[in-house]
Amino acid sequence: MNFPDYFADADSNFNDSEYVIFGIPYDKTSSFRLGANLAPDKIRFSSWNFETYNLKNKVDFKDIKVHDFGNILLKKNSSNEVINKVKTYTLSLLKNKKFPIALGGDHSITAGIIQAFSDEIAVLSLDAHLDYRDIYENEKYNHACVIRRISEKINIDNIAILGIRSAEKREFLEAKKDKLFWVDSYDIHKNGIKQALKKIKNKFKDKKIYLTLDIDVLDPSFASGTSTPEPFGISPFDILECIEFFSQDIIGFDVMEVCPPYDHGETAILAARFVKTVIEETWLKKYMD
Ligand SMILES: [Mn+2]
Repeated sequence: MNFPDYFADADSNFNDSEYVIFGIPYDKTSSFRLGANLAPDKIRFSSWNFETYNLKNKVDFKDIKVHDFGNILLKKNSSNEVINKVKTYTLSLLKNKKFPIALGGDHSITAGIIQAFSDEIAVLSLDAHLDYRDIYENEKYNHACVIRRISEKINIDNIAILGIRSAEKREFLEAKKDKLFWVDSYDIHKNGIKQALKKIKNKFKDKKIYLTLDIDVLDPSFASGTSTPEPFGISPFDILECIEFFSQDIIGFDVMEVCPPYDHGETAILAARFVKTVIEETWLKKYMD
C-alpha cells in the first residue's frame, strides 16, 4: 500500500498550523548501531497505521492544525553545522508561534533545538542513558553528551531525566557532583511513575517544559529498534502518563534514536503514537481552559 510521505493527517499549510513536525535524518554520532537517519520517514509511514480518533482522550487528530515540513536537508554537514541548522530552523518556528515536534535522528540534535528556546524553560528527558559526558569520540555534540550540552544553556536545576539505567562511572560521579536530577528505571519499577512525575513537578513548578524522548528509555521488549538498547526499561504506559501529567506545560517535543534497520516496525509505531499523543494532549489542554 502507498501512503503519503507526510505524517498522517498533518495536512495543514504552514501559516495555518499550530504544530510543525520536522525530521532530522542524522545519525553520525550514534555509537553502536547506525540507521537512526532513516527514522523520520519510517515514523511518518507508521503514523498512517492509526485511526484519527483517539478513544482515550476523545480527540480527533483531524481537528488539529498540524503541518509536516519534511526533513531538514543535511549534506555532509559537521556536527556543529547540523546543530546550527536545527537551531536556526527551530527559531523560525518559535518566531511564528509554532509548537515544534522533531523526529530524529540521534539524540545529539536535541541540543540544537534547545538552543532556540529561552533559558528559562525546563527540560525533561526520557532516556536509558545519562548522556552527561563532556566529550565522546572527540565530539562535543555527540549523543552521549546531549544533557551536558543542554546544561550549558539551561540551569541544571531545571533539567530532569526519567528512566536512566546506564552511565559511565566518571560521568555518573560528575552528574552527582553537579546535582543533576534523575529518577532511574529501577526506582520507577519499584515505586511507580506517579511519584517520579510528582517529584519533577515539585522541582519545575509551573515552568514550561521541553520534552525529549529517547525511545531507548523503553524496555527493549517494547522497542528493540534503537541504536543502544538497554534492558530494565520503562513501559509505554509510563510515557503516556508522563505526557498526560505535563500536558499543560509542554512547549516542544522530540522523539529520537529510533533505528529502523533493527526494528520490526513496533518501535517506529510507538514513536508515531507518542507524537500524536503529545499533540492531542497539549491541544486539549489549550482549548479546555
Ligand atoms: Mn539513550
